[in-house]
Amino acid sequence: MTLKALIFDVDGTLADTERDGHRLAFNRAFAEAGLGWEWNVDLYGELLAVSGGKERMRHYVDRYRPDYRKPVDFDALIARLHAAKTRYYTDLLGCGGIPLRPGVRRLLEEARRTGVRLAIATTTTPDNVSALLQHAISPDAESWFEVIGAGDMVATKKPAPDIYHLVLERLRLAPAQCIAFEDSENGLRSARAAGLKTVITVNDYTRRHNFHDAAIVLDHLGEPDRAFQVLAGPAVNGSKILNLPLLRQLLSNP
Ligand code: XBP
Ligand code: MG
Repeated sequence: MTLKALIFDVDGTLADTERDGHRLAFNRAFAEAGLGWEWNVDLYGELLAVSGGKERMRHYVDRYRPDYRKPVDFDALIARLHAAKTRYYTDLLGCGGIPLRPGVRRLLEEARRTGVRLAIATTTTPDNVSALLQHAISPDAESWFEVIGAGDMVATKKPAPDIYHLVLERLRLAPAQCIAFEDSENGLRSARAAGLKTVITVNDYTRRHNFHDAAIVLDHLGEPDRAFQVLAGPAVNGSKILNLPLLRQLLSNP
């Protein structure tokens, strides 16, 4: 099967956005609302088990704040907190605070040069995707991606496959023609449930997740002067970077 498209997760995959991005923005929104909630680095790692900011806040209240009495308009509070959090997060990206992970730009540019299509399948809010693409890649980077599937475009977030189904449908491609890029177990489960071979690049929050079902697990995508490490997967015959020839090989593996 010919490789036609690369489908990227955003948070943790294109850039390390969680610990020093989303987490700080949640905390600012909580402080602004006078809630006295504070998500430290370790707690946030636990909360990442739930995808989606609104879903994560609800989970936090249910699981960690038995003392908190929900107001009658709790849904509206969650929506307000999430809007404030999105504002803080996009402002932070606007300051150029979060760079791309190694090898991401290189691989995106290789795909663009050779006519391999690009898409995004993420749980985060569309505004956050736009801000990251503009500030970490280039002002026109949204146009690099033919389909951007994000946030509430689907009813059920990762690990459900819905967002990948939506992206594949809009690309008009079969899963066997594409490769997904993820950093987390929820992301891998989502992509695999949609039938996609998946490359994992781990980060500090995800390196101990279960990735047995991945096509390959790497520390990052690699640069010519900074080789990747294969954490699990097939032999790569001395390859130092994940490029299209290696991706084609992974796609053709049984
Ligand atoms: C990313 C997420 C998102 C962000 C927050 O998961 O879980 O919820 O943490 O984004 P993935 P929002 O990388 O698997 O898509 O607050 O905009 O929901
Ligand atoms: Mg992710």
